[in-house]
Amino acid sequence: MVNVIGLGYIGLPTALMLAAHGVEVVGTDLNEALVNKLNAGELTFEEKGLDNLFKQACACGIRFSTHYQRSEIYIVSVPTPYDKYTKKADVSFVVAAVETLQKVAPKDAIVVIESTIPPGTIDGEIRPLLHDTSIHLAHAPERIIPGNMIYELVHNNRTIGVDSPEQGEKIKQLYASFCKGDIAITDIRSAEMTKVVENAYRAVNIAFANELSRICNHEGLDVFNIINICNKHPRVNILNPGPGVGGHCIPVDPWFLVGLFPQLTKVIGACMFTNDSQPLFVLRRIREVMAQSGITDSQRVGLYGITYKENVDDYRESPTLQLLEEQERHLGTPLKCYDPYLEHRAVCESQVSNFDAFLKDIDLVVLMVKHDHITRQWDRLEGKVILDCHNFCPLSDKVYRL
Ligand code: SAJ
Repeated sequence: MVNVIGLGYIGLPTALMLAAHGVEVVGTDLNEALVNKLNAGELTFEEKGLDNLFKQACACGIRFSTHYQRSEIYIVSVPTPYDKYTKKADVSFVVAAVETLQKVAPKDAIVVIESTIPPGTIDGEIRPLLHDTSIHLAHAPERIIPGNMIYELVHNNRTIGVDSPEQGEKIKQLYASFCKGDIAITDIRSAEMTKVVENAYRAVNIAFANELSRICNHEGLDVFNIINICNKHPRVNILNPGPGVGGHCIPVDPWFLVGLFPQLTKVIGACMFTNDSQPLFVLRRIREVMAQSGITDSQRVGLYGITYKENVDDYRESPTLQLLEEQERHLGTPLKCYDPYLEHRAVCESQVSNFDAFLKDIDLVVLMVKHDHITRQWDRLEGKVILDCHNFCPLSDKVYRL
């Protein structure tokens, strides 16, 4: 049996996937309301294909509980929040999960930690907690991307960090029940390092694109045109600039490296500062566009999109929320904002809950997120001034880019 601890964005799809592939699974979460919801047949967040997988897993007998189970294998996928100011990861939920599961785990149980943790956490903070040294620790960092999680769970390659090849093979067999990608086995410290390195790689490359957006803006050039031309070079592949970097991974994990090795992470640190200050750059662009189009009242400006990226309902560390925070720090009136994925959930004070109310009484629409929702009804924006942070708006009149 596998007991998946933590039924959030990673734990729930993983538990469902295992169950749908014939593994006996109990999903455990301390949040009673969440467990009750799942037991009542309701999902707790939106994700393409999750609904179907949920039905399959229920048909295969998955159970949900607030109690830790006696089980041969545990998969720990609890959050590792981080402190915005110190940039340090809080691994207390992982620590608590391992301490609790030890009370019920049989001898020789395997504990696979999927939560993202700073390099060195397992040896430094988890291993010393073990009362029973027959427990085997492993680290299998997740790589799935919100918006395409179910496909990626099946098709991505994976890494499993273990103390011995035998444990590696056992865990590999479990993941191979649903994963068609290559499964690499390595040691635990290397597995921990790969996860943060992968997200740091992406953060650095997005920062490069964001920096280009500022240089091009300074020079009156179109950054998207420049990148498009440069990417025709066979060895150049620049990512997309945007209004900032959100989510719980790319704006967070690279800081763990900076925190651990401040003297050795000059590039990564600078890139993180660049990405973190991109919403402030957008705020400056808003002011420029207002001045250029004769808009004097910021109450006539609206931010379209609050989630951290397109077509998901996850708004953790979202650029729109970062921008609103910056604006508040500069004592501005909060800009009106709207997100089709958050119509039933208010996440900030200036949010309106429907598109019509959003469009009413605004002259400038800032496209913060490229949701499909807007691409189906560009005509609704005709006549408005638009600041397009993603270069995806096909209208030609009164459209400004980053
Ligand atoms: N973004 C840009 N420009 C780009 C690409 C992304 O500004 O060219 C922005 C997005 O708009 C978003 C943020 O970056 O605000 C992050 O989005 P993302 O789609 O790049 O990544 P996440 O955070 O959804 O998922 C990442 C993935 N990591 C990598 O691609 C290396 C995913 O595979 C990980 O599983 C996930 O982090 C995680 O949980 O660590």
